[in-house]
Amino acid sequence: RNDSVVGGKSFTAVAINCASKAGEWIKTKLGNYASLDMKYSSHDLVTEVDKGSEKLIRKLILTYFPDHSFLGEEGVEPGPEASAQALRNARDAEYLWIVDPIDGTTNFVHGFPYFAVSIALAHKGEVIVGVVYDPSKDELFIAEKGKGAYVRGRRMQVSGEDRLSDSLIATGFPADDSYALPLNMKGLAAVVPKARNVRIAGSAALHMAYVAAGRLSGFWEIGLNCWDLAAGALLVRESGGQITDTSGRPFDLGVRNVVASNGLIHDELLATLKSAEAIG
Ligand code: 2AM
Ligand code: CA
Ligand code: CA
Ligand code: CA
Repeated sequence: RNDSVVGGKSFTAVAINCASKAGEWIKTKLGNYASLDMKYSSHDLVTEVDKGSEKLIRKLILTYFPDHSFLGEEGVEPGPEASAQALRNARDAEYLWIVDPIDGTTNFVHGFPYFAVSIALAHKGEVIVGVVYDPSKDELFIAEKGKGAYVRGRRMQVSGEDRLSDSLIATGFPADDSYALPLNMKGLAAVVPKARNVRIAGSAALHMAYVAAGRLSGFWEIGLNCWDLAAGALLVRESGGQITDTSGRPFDLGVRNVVASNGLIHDELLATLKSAEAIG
């Protein structure tokens, strides 16, 4: 095995190695893969590249840490019940790797260059390492609990905007979700007129990395899963931001309706969503 990149068994080094290896491989498959499946509908896609990326990451992690647990999106049946059950089964593990092998599959399928590999390590339910890799821009976002967060080797800090009216905000649409869709529409209708503007770029993990990097001041989305959020949550927190559910409760692995921000606009964003009855 290739130790030149890893250089030891550090959790973070392994997470970085996995994310960059998977990301580089995914990039070679852009516009060049054989099969496209629909999990539920034409809104919910999976490719052989999602599965291949997860397999590569899983194999590498378990080679280094055979006694660790692993939870990846493609190892779980689609739908919220199966996701919740998979998390219940896994969350008490001492060390649990939580992996989204491609966050933003729809973008990947269409060649829209905004997708990422997301890898987190939780210790007894608390995220201690988070890595998000954007192969299109070759940008690696890294956070270690208590040690800050970095992009391209530079320390990240959330933005300084303290009003929604000065803030660029992002959200997302799991478009086939009959529960989330009307809530997202109400939230969007309420936030667009109050914020500077709203972006819907298609990767929750990258949106959160962008909040951490100060490129966005806030992000919210209804109906996500722990593999979308775990790494990004640590990036946001270690960059000085705030991350809660849509009711304002602090983030944990069970949160599905999420609000992440620079902290300064958090209450205003929460209140705007609440007033629109868009919090789930
Ligand atoms: P994915 O690309 O890994 O599936 C976009 O709004 C975000 O929603 C992405 O992070 C995307 O992750 C996720 N997503 C897409 N379809 C979804 C679904 N059916 N249920 C829950 N999340 C979904
Ligand atoms: Ca998916
Ligand atoms: Ca995802
Ligand atoms: Ca995915």
